[in-house]
Amino acid sequence: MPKVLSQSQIDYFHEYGYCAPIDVMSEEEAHALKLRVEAAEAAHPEELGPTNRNNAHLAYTCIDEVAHHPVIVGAVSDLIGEDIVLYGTVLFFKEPKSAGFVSWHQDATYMGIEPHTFITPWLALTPSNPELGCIKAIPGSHKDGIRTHDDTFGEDNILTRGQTVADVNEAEAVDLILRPGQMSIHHARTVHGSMPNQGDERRMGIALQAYMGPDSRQTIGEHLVQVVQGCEDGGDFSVLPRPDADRDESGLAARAQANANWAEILYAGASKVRAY
Ligand SMILES: O=C(O)CCC(=O)C(=O)O
Repeated sequence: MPKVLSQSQIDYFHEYGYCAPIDVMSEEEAHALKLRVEAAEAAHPEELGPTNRNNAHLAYTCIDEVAHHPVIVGAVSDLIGEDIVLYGTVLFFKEPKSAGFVSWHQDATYMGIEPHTFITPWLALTPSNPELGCIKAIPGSHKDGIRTHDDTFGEDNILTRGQTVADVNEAEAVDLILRPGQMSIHHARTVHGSMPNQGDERRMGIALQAYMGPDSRQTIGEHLVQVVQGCEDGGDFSVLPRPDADRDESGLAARAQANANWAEILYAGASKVRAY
């Protein structure tokens, strides 16, 4: 019996490689969360600015609560089963009228995780629509295996390498439009990207990238994860703690360790390394 998703949402995800919108919390709750995230950004800009937005869930309770939110975890278990670990998180924030974009890519390409059965929920803290540069996905693209990606290192490209699938038929793309408090979920191999924010407000989303089963393994670096649910029998991973308080010592150390590990994995074989 599914916990959060309807059977038609589950079937849609398997057929098209994404599902949206999914209600997680009310707009009021999402707004309160946005204010907490923005207060943390204002207090620690060097730790949450554009070049340091990975794995904040390990050190900031407002992001940790999202990573372990019962509705998000329930929807994830409807898709991948009861035993769940979380690999990492990314804050995807776009400022009003800014050039930052995300090129067409498949998450599984550089993450080093096998098998490619992991999934990424993306929770909107603000509206996310075409004007503000919402995620766009190519339906059914998760079924075709990994496509060739070129590393562009484009200045305004938010991705580490500016990795880009070249021959995407953009006419097929679907906008994943969300109100604050809703999420989308996409498959590890779904081709997706997003355009610049042309609007007058920030577009803020938290990507839980990604939830996976304990049978997953890291083929490039160390497999560091948080246990979200189940997994008593362990797996091929080292477990990172949840923070007890904002920026507690063990949380900051866990985040530094996870970020260093990600840099090693995401830039493996790259011709350049950026600051994130
Ligand atoms: O936030 C965006 O615009 C893109 C997000 C993304 O690529 C992802 O969550 O995998």
